[in-house]
Amino acid sequence: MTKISDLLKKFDLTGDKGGLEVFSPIDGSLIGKLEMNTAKDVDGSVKKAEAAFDIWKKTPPPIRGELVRLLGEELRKAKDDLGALVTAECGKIASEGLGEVQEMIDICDFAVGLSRQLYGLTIASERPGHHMREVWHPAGTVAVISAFNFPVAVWSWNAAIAFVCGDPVIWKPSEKTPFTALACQVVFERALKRFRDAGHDAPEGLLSVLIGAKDVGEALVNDERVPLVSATGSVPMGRAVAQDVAKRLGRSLLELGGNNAMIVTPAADLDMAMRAILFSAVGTAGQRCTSLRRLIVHKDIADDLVEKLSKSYGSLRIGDPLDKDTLVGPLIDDEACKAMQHSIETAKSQGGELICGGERAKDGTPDGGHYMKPAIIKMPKQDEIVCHETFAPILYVMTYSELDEAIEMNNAVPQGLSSCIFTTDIREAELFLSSVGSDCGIANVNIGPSGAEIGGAFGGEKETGGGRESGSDAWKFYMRRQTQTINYSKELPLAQGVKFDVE
Ligand code: UN1
Repeated sequence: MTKISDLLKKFDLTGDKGGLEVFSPIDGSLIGKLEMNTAKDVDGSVKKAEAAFDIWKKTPPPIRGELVRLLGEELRKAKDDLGALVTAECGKIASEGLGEVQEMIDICDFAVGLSRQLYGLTIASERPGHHMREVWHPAGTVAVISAFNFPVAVWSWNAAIAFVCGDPVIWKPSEKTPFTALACQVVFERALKRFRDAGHDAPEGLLSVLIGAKDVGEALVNDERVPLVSATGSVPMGRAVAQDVAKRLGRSLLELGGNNAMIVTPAADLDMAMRAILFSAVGTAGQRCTSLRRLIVHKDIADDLVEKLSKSYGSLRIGDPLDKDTLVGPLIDDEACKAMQHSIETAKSQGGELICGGERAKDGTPDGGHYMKPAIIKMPKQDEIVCHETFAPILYVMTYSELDEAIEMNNAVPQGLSSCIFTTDIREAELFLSSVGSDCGIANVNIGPSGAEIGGAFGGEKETGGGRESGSDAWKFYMRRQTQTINYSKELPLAQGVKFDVE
């Protein structure tokens, strides 16, 4: 493995001084130390962003897209190093670290195309000699608050889109993963340099990264000069952000908790379902917003499926995420391991039967890391603990008799991010996707709930926060809509036939 200090050097980072100590979840070793920003630094970043906005909003969108194209190229060059740094800092396995950087490259490609497609409508006017149209203008500074589990991709979903929309970005990453954020800033600066060398005007302050604690986030959220706050994280954090931003009538884009289910019907291809369950429940050590947390299985096939699953869980390779055979890396920190154990105890006290896992994984795992054996728990019914999102690999299994009941269970949690059904019966699949089916932002058939592509809008309903990031028309969040009416006649007719003739 490349030493972490060598990896940091590739991004001209040293991490040798400051009050914030960052540890690797792989073995608890110190990655480095960093100076922390405080709320006082927010003003400077916002001023720089506003100055950047003055130039950037005048830059034609396809030229803005050129910067994002270069960012995509620089990310391609940096993919191996950045992917390895993601693994070192947040613990996801090497292939998923690389996958996360690929997700960044994909959104850059998407945004480059988008830079020529920021389309508005033309609208029929009721008045003769008039036309109406809808134009999308840049919104202004976007604050991005991101979580540890997708330390770089979620930023890029926001930033690539914001940049082509004409908006500067101020990024507050998780304090658990600041080095990957600083590495992204370096990659961005490489793209900026090439952009400037080609003769384009790229303002300072287009991207600021603030490494800080809650006070920095709060200052951004409360700053009236920041029209959009895009935040990913816990429900309590999102609730606070939404309320504070609403107080000043700003706009928030929230991607909060998920509690994602899979319904497995008697018509399912069980081998496929098994593979999908394994990736989505134990992949990323259960630390995706989209991780599978609830398995809702038809009662006639449940025992068989759970038995097979528990066998597969027994042979999962848990350990150093840089080892190419590892499938389950560490949780982010010791607190996360304790939260997992606490939820398992609570589930047991609520009638749950622990089928497997749930203890610390010691054999073959690096000392000092935070490794847990993924757990399966059979629950008599779905309430309390099952409705709560624990950010760890715990899979609750419940059974159902009729599909309507299974769909009701899918929807009976406070969160509404992702969902899926495994079936080969088209009636079952279409019912699940219909208006009386899944109530989530993402609904899949014969695919697990995690691992979405960037082309779709990503996000969910209810406590998930209602935001949509990434593909489709999520870009509209980053712009302000203007309805324009142009009169090319020599009359001044009023709408709705109103008469107002002055003598
Ligand atoms: C997250 O966990 O915050 O769909 C994002 C997925 C990934 C993104 C997850 N593309 O699982």
